[in-house]
Amino acid sequence: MAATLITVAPTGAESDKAEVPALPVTLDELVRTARECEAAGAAVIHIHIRDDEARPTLDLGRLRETVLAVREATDLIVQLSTGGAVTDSYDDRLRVLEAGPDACSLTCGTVNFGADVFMNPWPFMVELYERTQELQIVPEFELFDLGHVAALHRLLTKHGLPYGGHVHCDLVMGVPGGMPGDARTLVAAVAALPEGATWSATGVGRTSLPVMYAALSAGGHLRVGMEDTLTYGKGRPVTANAQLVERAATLARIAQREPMPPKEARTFLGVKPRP
Ligand code: KMH
Ligand code: ZN
Repeated sequence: MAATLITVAPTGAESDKAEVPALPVTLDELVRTARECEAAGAAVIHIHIRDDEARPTLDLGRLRETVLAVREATDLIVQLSTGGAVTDSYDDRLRVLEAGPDACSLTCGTVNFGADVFMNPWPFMVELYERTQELQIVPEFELFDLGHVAALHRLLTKHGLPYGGHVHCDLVMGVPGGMPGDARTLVAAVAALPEGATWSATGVGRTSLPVMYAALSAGGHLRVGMEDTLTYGKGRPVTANAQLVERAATLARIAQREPMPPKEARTFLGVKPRP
């Protein structure tokens, strides 16, 4: 059995620092989190950043500084979010790539997102995809719904393979408005993926554990972190992202699928060598 790629998504754009004090929102907190999560078994970090008031931001200067600081402190693959917050403009989301990450998220369609709508219309997807190809950034295709799998097929058919030549997807399950986070939906989504694609899965909120077990048993990889899960167990708030990575690494080891080190993950994902 192959190793398990573990991605940590430590911050997200939705939670409020005042309500979730353990959320890493400053650069120092993020770098410390990145170090701890690497030590616990993560190979990729999916990053959203915050401003001085801990509000989500796509400020390019801050993003560049973040990419450099995380690279300096760890060997983690730096994946910037191009999803941002539901309020971010398409232009700001496209500009994220100019911060020079190794990888980025690329969501394959619009989805209801709680009471909001996460907008990813086809022309935006295409423009973002073409820019990743030009800038040699490896996209991770975020799939919130089965229709997004169909849109991914369309994107690959019309616009070719991603930079690095390998298609890697992340099933984001259990978002209110997206596909449910359960085993039968995971199996259906995996069956529909393009030939040769690899995938990880994350279950939002209380779907975190069912999705993690289902992903491991189906040969997939894992994404965990406080972007998706704030509760470790009933009545137990998550105290640090590394706690979630440690749990994922433990379950992966039990499944006889050791966490994949960052160097191996670079080859696996087709990420270019460190500048
Ligand atoms: N914050 C969500 C609206 C991504 O990072 O690409 C979108 C999101 C997906 O988190
Ligand atoms: Zn995200």
